[in-house]
Amino acid sequence: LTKVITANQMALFSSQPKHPFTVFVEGNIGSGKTTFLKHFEKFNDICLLTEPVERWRNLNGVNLFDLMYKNPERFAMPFQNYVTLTMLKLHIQETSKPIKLMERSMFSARYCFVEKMLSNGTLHEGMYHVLQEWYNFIHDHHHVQCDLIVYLRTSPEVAYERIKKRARDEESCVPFEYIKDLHELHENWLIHGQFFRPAQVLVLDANLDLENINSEYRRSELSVLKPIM
Ligand code: DCP
Repeated sequence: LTKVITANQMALFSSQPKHPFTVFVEGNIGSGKTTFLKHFEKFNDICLLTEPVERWRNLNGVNLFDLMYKNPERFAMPFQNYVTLTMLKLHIQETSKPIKLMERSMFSARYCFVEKMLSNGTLHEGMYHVLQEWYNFIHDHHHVQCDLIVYLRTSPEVAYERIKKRARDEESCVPFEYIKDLHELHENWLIHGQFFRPAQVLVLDANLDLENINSEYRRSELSVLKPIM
């Protein structure tokens, strides 16, 4: 049997493993990013990279994630600093798979969380500028591959209900206002283009419940699996 190789696949094989087709999954806290990633576990050609929350929870025995929520003035800065490092490691992680699917990115840290922390006063302007210098430095010196962004778009109400339901210890003190503001920041970035978007954005309706969201996930397969289709 002769296997027909498409132009897409040819381009991909010649660029492996340096530049796999890279997809960022973005969306508010509670939008269902983890469930979205799980949907793609069945495909062998995908390198799935989940967010390193466990590393934020245990940095040599220190739970930076918890400290960031409990004492934001003091710990938001080291937390976002560490998030950036752990995300950068994922961005530059090589894989022999043709597709890399990542939960979040350095970009949402920068354009959503760090912006929020500046505007609510948890990050001093000086701290904010140090982080910006890191982002600019990384941007100038590393190739951060991104070919598609999947935006799991929810209403802040739905995201907040899910967060309450899953009841992560660290997030018990997160108020609705925080989720609402993060929603606006995601919208400003991914829908209105107020901040730099490293690739095209595919918007999915992530308000749907588990029983009905499969059709949305399947709708995204064509775009996510494009290099191997
Ligand atoms: N977080 C943060 N700053 C970042 C990234 C994440 O403060 N740069 C926090 C927000 C949440 C937790 O980390 O408390 C994890 O948030 P995510 O939205 O990244 O992941 P979830 O597990 O909440 O995603 P989902 O519910 O969509 O699966």
